[in-house]
Amino acid sequence: MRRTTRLRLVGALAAALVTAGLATGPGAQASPRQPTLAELAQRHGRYFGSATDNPELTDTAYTALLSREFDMITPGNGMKWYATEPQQGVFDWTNGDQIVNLARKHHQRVRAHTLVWHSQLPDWLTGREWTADELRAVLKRHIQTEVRHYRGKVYSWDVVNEAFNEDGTYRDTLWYRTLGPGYIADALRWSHQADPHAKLYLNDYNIEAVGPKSDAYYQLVKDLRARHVPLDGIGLQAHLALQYGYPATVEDNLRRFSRLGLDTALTEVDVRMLLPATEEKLAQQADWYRDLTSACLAVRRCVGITVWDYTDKYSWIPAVFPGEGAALPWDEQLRPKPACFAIRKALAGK
Ligand code: 9MR
Repeated sequence: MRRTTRLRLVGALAAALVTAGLATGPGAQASPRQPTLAELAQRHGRYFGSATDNPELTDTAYTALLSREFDMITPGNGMKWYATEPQQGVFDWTNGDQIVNLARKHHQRVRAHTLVWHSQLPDWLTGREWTADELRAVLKRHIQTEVRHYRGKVYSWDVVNEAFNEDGTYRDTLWYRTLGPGYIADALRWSHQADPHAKLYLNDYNIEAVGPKSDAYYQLVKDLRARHVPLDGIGLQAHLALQYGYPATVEDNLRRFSRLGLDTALTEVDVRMLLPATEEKLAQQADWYRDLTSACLAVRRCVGITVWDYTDKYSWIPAVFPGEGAALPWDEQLRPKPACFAIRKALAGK
C-alpha cells in the first residue's frame, strides 16, 4: 500500500473514532466525550435535575438533551391538583405518567411536585366553602390517592409548597384558613402512610438566605421533628434575579437545616435578568450558578440541584415577569450558556 493511501486510511479511521466518541493518539485514553451534569454530580453523590412539562415533550432536540444531561426530573405542572383531580374524585394521571415513564426509560429519578399548594387548584375545590371536616377528607383522599399511584416510582414528594409569607407568618390559603397550621403535619403523615419510602419535602421560594421566611421553616422543622412527624427534606426553590442580589447566606442556611437531620435540595433554580441579556449579565449569572452549585456541594446533606427547566425556550419567567428572562443555563436554541459551563466547572471542582 502506498504511504499516502495508508496515511489517508489512518486519518479516516481516526476521524471515525472521534465521531464515535473515542479519542485517539498518545495520552488520549480516557474522556471520550464531555461528562454530563448528572455524571459530574454523581461523583459527589448528588443528582442534577431539570423540571419539564408535557407540551415540550414533542420537541425531540429538547427531550434528547433532557434525557442525556440530567438524572432527576420534576414535572413542572403534570402532578398538580388541577391536572390530577380535575373533578372531585376523578383522577387523571396522563401527564404525570408521561413524565414518569420518560424518566424511567432514561434511568432518571423523579422529584414529584406537588401535593398541597394554594395555586393551580381545580375550580370545584376553590369555588365553594368547605367545613374543616369536609376539606380534611378531600385533602386526605387526594394525597393518598396520588401518592399511592406513584408509590415506588418517585424519589420524593414536595408535600407542601409555599406555606409561608415573606415575613414568616403562615400564608393565608384555603388550607390554612380552613384547617389551621396542622394541615402540614397531616399532609406529611398521610403521604408517609401512602408511600413510606418516598422522601417528603417542604418546598418554598425566597428561603435561600437566612431570614424571616427561612427562620419560619427552621422553627417548623424543629417542631415537626419533636412531634415525630415524617419529614425528610427542605427544598429551596432558588428563583433568583440578578437585580435583587445573591443570597450570600445560602450555604449557612443549608447547613443549619442539615444539622436538624434533614436533607436539603435546590429544587427550582433559575437566575433571571432584565432583558436584554448582555455578556456582562450572562457572566454574572454564571457566577451565581457556580456559587449555588458550590454551596450545595459544600453541605453534605444537600442532595442535589434541579433547574426549573434547562432552556430559555421553555422558561416560565417571560410570561410572569415581562421584560425579564434568559434565566436558564441553555439558551432558546438549546446552546449552552456561560452558566452551563460554570456549573460544569463547579461540579468538576475546577
Ligand atoms: O413552571 C410552572 C408554570 O408552568 C406554571 O404556569 C406556574 C403556575 O404558577 O407554575 C410554575 O411552577 C411553579 C412551581 O410549581 C412552584 N414554584 C414556583 C414555580 C414558578 O411559578
